[in-house]
Amino acid sequence: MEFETISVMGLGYIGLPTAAAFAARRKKVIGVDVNQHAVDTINRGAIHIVEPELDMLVQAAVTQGYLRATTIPEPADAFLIAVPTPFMDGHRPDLTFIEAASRAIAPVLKKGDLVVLESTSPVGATAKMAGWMAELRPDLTFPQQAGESSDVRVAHCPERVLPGHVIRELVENDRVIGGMTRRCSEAASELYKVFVRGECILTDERTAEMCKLTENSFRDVNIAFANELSLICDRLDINVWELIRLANRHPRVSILQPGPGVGGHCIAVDPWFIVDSAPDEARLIRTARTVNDDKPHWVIERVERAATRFKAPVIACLGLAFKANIDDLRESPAVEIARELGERFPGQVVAVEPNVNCLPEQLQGHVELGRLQDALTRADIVVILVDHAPFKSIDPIRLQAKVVIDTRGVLA
Ligand code: SAJ
Repeated sequence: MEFETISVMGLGYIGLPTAAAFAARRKKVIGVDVNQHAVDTINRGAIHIVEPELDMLVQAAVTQGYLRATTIPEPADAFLIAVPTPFMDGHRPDLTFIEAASRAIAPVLKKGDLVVLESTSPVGATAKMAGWMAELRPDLTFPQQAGESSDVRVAHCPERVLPGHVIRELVENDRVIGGMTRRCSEAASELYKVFVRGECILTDERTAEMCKLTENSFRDVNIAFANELSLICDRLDINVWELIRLANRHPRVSILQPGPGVGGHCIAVDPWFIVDSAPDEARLIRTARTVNDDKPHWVIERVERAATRFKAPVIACLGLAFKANIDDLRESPAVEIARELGERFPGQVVAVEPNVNCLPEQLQGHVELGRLQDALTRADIVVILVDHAPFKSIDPIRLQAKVVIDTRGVLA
């Protein structure tokens, strides 16, 4: 099977790098996004998100004519869907974006096309997607109707790249490829081999869906273990960082790091998709979510307790991003903590985030954005929320006579 033209639906943190990776292999790529601003930016050869090396790749792809963005789907040989899958109230998965994208490509599908769902999805989502397309195209057959002889092939191939390392991991990571039939898997594998140097491992679509959720739940449960240890150690007056370092000297122990909570759009979301599909069985996975979601409140309480020692303390929050050395503030526990503190201590909270120039809307009016040295000078209480590189080199003398709450073990 030859894939001449590839269409990527959703040009965000996953879709755009993937589109650029195909374009770098001289495939004709049509990127589709509902966001006109993103489409215009990409067509200028620029990018609307932050990811190292992506700007150069996109610029090269657009100027050489391999990548073009549009808001309206066009015919292609393969379609990749990389749209968000958030959750609704009650932590139920919201498949609205997948439904909209699959309905949007249905009219341009033709016999022999391949459709791959890349978005992290609850078990059963790929089959649902195939159902939505079949509904609009009774003239074509899909795997759920015609099995191996279907006109359109459908697969799930979850992305697994780490923000900040997307360009390298896209190429190097192994890919789990779950086709609705064997031929669907094989077609998808052929597509990814265009740029993937890792192994492409074939399975069915439900196992592939569960595999992605499992990877992120594994990490969430392990972070919850570290976070729970940090509460226990606080109660027992033991240094949790030293404790973890020592325990990790055991050849079969590898504990992750506690923090102010779990942020980002994946690890704090995906485990809920498992809980939603098997609520009675997924007890540990649910509890881990609760432990991690409770951690920001615990940090806030500690700051409040420390604040009772002062009349009107200045509180410096170091870091707002959801993890170290990135500029992504979305779903960040650090932002949640700074906002809550800003509301409780109006005019007294200064946030330091070296990777941004302005505060997110939810902090404006509650929190001031400051520079590191100035914030340290003014602060009575210093709360370290992100282990950004510049915070690791703070001179300990600058912290003398201040209350320091180090949620990341930067000073440990
Ligand atoms: N965190 C800790 N302690 C740790 C490790 C992480 O508190 O020891 C926190 C981070 O500070 C952050 C959150 O967890 O707030 C998530 O960060 P992360 O680096 O663990 O993961 P993400 O969300 O950037 O990317 C994850 C990755 N999944 C796994 O490592 C299993 C990535 O490979 C996935 O592709 C991505 O989710 C995704 O898109 O699903």
